[in-house]
Amino acid sequence: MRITEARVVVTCPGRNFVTLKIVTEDGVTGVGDATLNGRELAVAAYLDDHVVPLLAGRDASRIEDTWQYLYRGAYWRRGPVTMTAIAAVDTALWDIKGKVAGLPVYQLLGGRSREGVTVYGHANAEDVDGVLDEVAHYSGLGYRAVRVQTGVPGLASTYGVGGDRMFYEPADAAVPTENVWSTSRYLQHVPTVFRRVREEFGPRLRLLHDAHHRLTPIEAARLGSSLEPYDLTWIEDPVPAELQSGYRLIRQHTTTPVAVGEVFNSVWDCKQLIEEQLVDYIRATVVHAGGITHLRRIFDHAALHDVRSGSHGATDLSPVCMAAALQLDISIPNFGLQEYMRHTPETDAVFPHTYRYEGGYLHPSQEPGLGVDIDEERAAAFPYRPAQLPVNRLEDGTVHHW
Ligand code: KDG
Ligand code: MG
Repeated sequence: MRITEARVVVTCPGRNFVTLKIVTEDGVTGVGDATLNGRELAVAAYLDDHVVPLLAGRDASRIEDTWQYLYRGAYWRRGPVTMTAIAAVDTALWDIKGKVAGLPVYQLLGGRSREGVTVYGHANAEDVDGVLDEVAHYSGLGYRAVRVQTGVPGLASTYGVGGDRMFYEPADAAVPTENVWSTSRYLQHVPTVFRRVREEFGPRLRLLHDAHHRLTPIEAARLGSSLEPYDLTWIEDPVPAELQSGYRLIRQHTTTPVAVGEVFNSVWDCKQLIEEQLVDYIRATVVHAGGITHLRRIFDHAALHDVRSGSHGATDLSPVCMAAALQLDISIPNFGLQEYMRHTPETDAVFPHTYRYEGGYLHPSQEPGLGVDIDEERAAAFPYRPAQLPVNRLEDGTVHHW
């Protein structure tokens, strides 16, 4: 079953998405997400210029061989652009394999390990009263887990607190907007938020928080210990992901669980964290970590060390990525949680899909393959619009992590 064509589609139904569509000689098609927020065109060019020309004539059934060919063969390994491009090819080939077999992809991965995929939503608001309303909203929708972010008193704007509650979108301008950051204000404020949330919602709702790489290890340790009374499921990305040994220090000071990995691209980025059990959840995702083939390798490695999955599922990961992530989530033994920031109706219309949400769970498609497609005609109505993620500065103007 030879590949005859591969097309890269860039579309902006509210936000930018890059999608690869592969077509075989029998007319079977497969889709893969290739979206890298704020750097979309770099992946589109990598695919168009360096990958698509290699695909025509290849056997679509050889997923592993194609992965190794694109990874080892290029000599230049890893990195977000390369691994996103490889992920798109890999995901599309799994989609094709499922369609040819007449099975949803999770059946090819070993079948179900659970009945549904537990998801968490994003409650965010400027202040504590606002965020309590948002948590109530998600709880009313049946969510069992909610990520809680608020503005910080004294700071004009903070990452993670968006204008639109359900469809929060951080990449909001062609030239990055700028936020101002103060770690001391933040560390004083966050425990007061979680105290109120626990008082209002009791002990059962699972609560999460994203620190977005903005702390040093000892600051993160302090945050973790100050949040222990509120029993968080995790603190996410407490320190910059490059600083792997920093996680050792956090571990020595707090029992609040830690999640990391949304910017990871390969097993090599998280090997030490997993093997030393420095984290509890790995949040790498299909689109940025080399596709279903490589993400399963990461999760298998994590399973050996009692580390669970917690996959990234923000709005900049398209429904194609979500459809693929759910196939893994339902099948792996060490599933933890899946992030679920809903897409807008415009995005859903461009990417028709049959995964569905019900009572706190997402359910993968039962259709052969991934159960998602791109409507190329609709996509063409939404041309690319430059948009970048914001930049964060300290109060004195120094550029800081975000
Ligand atoms: O593109 C970056 C976003 O996906 C990211 O900022 C969202 O931190 C995020 C999360 O946890 O979803
Ligand atoms: Mg995050």
